[in-house]
Amino acid sequence: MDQSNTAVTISREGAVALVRIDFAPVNALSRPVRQGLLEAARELAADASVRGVVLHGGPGRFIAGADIKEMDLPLDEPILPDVIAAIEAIPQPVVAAIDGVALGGGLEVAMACDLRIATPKASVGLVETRLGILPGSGGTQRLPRLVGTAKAIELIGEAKVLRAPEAVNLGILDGIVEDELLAEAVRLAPGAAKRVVSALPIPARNEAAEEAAAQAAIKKGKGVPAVAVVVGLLRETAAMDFPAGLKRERELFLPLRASAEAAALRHLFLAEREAARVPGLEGVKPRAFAHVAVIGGGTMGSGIAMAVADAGLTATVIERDEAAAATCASRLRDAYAKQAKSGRLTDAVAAERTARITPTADWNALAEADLIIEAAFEDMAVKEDIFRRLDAVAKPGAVLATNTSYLNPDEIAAFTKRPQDVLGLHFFAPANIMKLLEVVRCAETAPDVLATGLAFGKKLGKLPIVSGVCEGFIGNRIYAVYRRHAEYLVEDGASPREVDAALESYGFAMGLFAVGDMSGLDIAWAMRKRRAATRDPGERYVAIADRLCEAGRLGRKTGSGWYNYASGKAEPDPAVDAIIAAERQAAGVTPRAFTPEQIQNRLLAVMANEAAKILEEGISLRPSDIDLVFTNGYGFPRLKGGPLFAADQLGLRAVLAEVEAAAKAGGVGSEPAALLRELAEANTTFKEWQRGRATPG
Ligand code: 3H9
Repeated sequence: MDQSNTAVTISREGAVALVRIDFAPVNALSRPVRQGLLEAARELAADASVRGVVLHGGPGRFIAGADIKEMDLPLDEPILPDVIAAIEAIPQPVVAAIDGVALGGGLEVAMACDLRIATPKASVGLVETRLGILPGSGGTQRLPRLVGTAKAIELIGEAKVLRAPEAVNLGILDGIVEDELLAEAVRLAPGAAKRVVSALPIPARNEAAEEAAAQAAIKKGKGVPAVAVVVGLLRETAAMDFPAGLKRERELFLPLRASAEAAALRHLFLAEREAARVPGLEGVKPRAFAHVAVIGGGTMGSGIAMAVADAGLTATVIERDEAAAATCASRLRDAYAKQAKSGRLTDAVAAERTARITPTADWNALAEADLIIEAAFEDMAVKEDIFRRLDAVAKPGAVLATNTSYLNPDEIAAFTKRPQDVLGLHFFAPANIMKLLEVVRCAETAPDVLATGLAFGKKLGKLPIVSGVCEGFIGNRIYAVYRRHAEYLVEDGASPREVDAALESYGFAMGLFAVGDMSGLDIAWAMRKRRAATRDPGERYVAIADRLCEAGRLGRKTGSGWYNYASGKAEPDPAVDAIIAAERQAAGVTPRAFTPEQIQNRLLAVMANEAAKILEEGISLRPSDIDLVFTNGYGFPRLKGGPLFAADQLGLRAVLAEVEAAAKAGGVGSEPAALLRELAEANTTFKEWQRGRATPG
């Protein structure tokens, strides 16, 4: 064996050979690991002095699967199916000793062994569909031989991760070892029976169970093409012998690996890990946040309190008086009771979580809070009053956060004598459900306060993304441009339904006008009125939404908005057409037709353009953070990877040309960003630009 390969090493304990994978951070099956495993398998198979083999990944680890970072590159020898075939061909008994995760290709490797034992905290799963692919190294053929076809459809189709005890029950693992896993593996290896999974017959099939599992997986798969493909593959190959099934698996795996959807999902996987890296915070310790307080028990404040309680922390909710505190308490009780009724929680857990939240009108309760989140009305005078009071009651070192969406958190920080302790925590409604959390760094936010915001978000199971201060932060600022340009498209000739249909066929669950109707058109209307005096006269202004509101059409809640809801569904409305026609005439516009593709490209381009401005200004740390904001907070389709990933795929020259056309339609504020122009002219991508900036130095 190649001695310079430290990714895989062999040691001996008597007649047992221990093959150890050691490849940071998670023992992915990168090329050196595959090479090392292949060489080890061949060497041990030929060594008559070896009577048993143990395969392990060191303490706390086994194998996290194929290397996700290699998947953008062409396949590189040795390929995993060959490595796995070599492991299965070892004539001596091979024991997989699993501590930590055996995911994807990691479980495929384990299933090529004769015996699989694990620590109680280990977990296993064929999770490939999360990445838009299917198990490509025999997983779709070996798992059904262990658990049956219907169960395999469920586990692979839903990308389930099983804890070790459950995996033992299903027959995927052979046993749990509480202590001394390796010693036990060494003890078992020489006497273990050869049990070649690929040689086992597929258990008797159950058509009805397969059909039910298939339907459930496809429903949960939310349009990820790999789910339907793998479900079909499992059913098709259940009647085949192992080599034929393996061949079919490969045939379907390769195009999925190369698909745009898989590239988008990989991009988002890596983006999520990257988002946690914030320059300047290396080694900075967050402050404590065991006791959280929320100011304001309205919809947002209650949602935040629930997110806190769901994470096992306690929350005090401050309301303006005892009556409001009682209303908040009953709202929380109802919300948890509803979750218990729907079966999402047991009654006991619901009661426990309700008890972790204490609504009160007593500001003295804030004295003990480590982290205080203001979620009151969006009005600067209200915020000023709250933050001045907070400054007086909060203990020294407490972190003070505002959940404002549109007000300037720097101004809010200045109401205190401790602006270094202030930051923005911008939750998205419903705050106990939505994953996105914008963590807003103010001019004076101390590094450990920012680190606290990130750690707190992570503790809540959110995806915290750092944003600088600007109007609307990352998400709402880009969204505002997107919405404005959708309205320009309508005034220029598209119907609201055409715009929404184009967005839905792009992959959004709902078009933007339908979303507007659902949230209500009055909040944005009030904001437009507030800003009317300061609006740049060079910016094109479309008044259609104002006319809708003036006509009492405030969205779903009033029965009509951009659409009519008389039938219970969003229907186009001649009254809206008349308003649009009148506005077109007033603006001197001759309407023209837009294809769905033109609508999609225009809206994608203006989002990418505003995002480029945000990057130039340093509001966002990196393009991939912006992709995460949109895929987690604004319904941007994950299969497209986010607006900047999608813009890269379209080509930035084409995007720039679209932005130039959009600038003619939009006037001031719609000009191409210098960064977008620079990247387009250099014929490069946002992704390359990010990579270049991440290079040390
Ligand atoms: C597959 O196996 C296909 C096969 O069928 C083969 C066909 C031929 N590759 O999440 P964390 C990195 S598909 C490369 O923060 P945690 C990650 O980027 C694969 N890198 O830690 C990060 O790096 P950095 C199926 C990977 O403790 C670091 O590890 N497998 C991979 O919260 C720590 O990650 C999966 O889908 C990888 N496979 O969770 C498993 N995995 O420090 C995906 C992780 O530079 N991975 N990294 O930012 C996971 O679910 C979690 O990462 C894991 C650890 C549970 C392993």
